[in-house]
Amino acid sequence: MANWSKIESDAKTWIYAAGETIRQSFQNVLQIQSKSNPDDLVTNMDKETEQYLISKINETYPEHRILGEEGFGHDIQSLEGIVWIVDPIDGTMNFVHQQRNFAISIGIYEDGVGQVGLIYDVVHDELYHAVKGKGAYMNDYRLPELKDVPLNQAVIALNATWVMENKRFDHNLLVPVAKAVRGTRSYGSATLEFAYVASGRLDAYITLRLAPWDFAAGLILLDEVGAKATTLDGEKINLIGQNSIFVAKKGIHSTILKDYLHK
Ligand code: 2AM
Ligand code: CA
Ligand code: CA
Ligand code: CA
Repeated sequence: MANWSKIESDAKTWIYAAGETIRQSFQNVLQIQSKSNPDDLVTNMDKETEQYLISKINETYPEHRILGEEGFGHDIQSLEGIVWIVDPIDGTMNFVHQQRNFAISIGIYEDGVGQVGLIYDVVHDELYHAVKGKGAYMNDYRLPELKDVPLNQAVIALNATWVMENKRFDHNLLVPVAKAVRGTRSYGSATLEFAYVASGRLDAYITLRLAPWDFAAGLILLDEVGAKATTLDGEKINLIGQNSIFVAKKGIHSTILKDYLHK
């Protein structure tokens, strides 16, 4: 049996060290490139952080496999065995433009079951962490089980895609949701948006397309505080594919899904 508290402790050491390197890097000039489109950015720090984390994991746990956004890990086609899913910088655009609102995210799965989740808000020095069955924490503070609120008191995170026409989803469906809730927010870092739902700073988060490194850690945290997580169709999330994502307090999830998205 894997020693999850040892694995979590190692992962924390490495994520803090990576965060410190990123904070130090603010004084240096960044090398910025575009990936799938001109607004999809990657920097030398995304690559260096992923390479650092992967070298530590490989050195300490050579039998584990790694899926990393920037491609320095393994070619992962299944979640068999122990797999680390790493987003070295989530919210690269925020990192480049704002030097805040970005995070390092690590989710560790065994045979497809989430065991350890870490999301490190580097600038605020806030580490959201969870080991399956042992509760979720923000630094040393245990995050309480989520309590539902009525929709008219909910603050929910949405991206700008909800005001644009798109092929995946009838964006008009979200207009009544935006009217019904108390407020909407958009932070530009999916992992922080998961962490904010887990810590009750947000009541829901809706987004059209995320990859495994965007949600791997967040789903583990949310499970520990009793949140509900599905696709926007109310279906099970495919852990190694791209998905639309809808995470929320249970009551809010069911109200939005049934009354507004008609699922
Ligand atoms: P990233 O910064 O790690 O790329 C806001 O854009 C959120 O969506 C971020 O968490 C970002 O993660 C994620 N995202 C997923 N796919 C993206 C893409 N193709 N372009 C930009 N952001 C993407
Ligand atoms: Ca990216
Ligand atoms: Ca990401
Ligand atoms: Ca990233």
